[in-house]
Amino acid sequence: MTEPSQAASPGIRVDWWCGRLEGLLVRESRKTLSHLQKLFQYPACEGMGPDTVVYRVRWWEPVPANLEGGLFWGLTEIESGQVGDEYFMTHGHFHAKRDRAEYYGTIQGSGMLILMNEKRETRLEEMLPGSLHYIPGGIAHRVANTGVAPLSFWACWPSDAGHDYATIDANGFSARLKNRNGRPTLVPEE
Ligand code: S6P
Ligand code: ZN
Repeated sequence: MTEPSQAASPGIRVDWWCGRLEGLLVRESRKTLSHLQKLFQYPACEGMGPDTVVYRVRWWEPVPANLEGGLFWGLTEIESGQVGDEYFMTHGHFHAKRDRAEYYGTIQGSGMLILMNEKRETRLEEMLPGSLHYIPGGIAHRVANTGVAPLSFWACWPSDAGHDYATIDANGFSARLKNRNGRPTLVPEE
């Protein structure tokens, strides 16, 4: 009988309490107000500089991007804050390969997953610790932190999904999530 082969360990670790991803192969990006300003309706940010971090993503690509059949894993942490009456949020994207789906799972904090189909119909799913979200293919997805603490969630998506940010840059979502009298409210664009 042959011994089972010992695959080389990539040494990636997840702290399942806070979701933090560690390891030499973990990549990181940060989005600041200067990166995101055009996404907000009233982009003036009183008391917040352009370098204010809105969110960070740490992720692991165990196979090359665009390879069919693989999976990526990531953690997004969105700070608590607002630009005007809109909550701090991710850029939002469709997958470049439209039929590619994704899972999100909330770890800490509270917020809203904003989902828009290609007919530009927008709906919300509430994100709370433990909530699990299946994002089907063809659905643009963005997360807003509606709480007073950072919101963190893990994501798992196909390695060949890619990201189409340009469609969101050009047309936005069909509705904005706003703080109306302390309540997150989806307000259709006029
Ligand atoms: C990737 C997945 C997440 C986001 C992250 C930041 O498909 O949906 O890892 O990349 O939450 O959002 P965005 O819109 O800036 O990529
Ligand atoms: Zn995605």
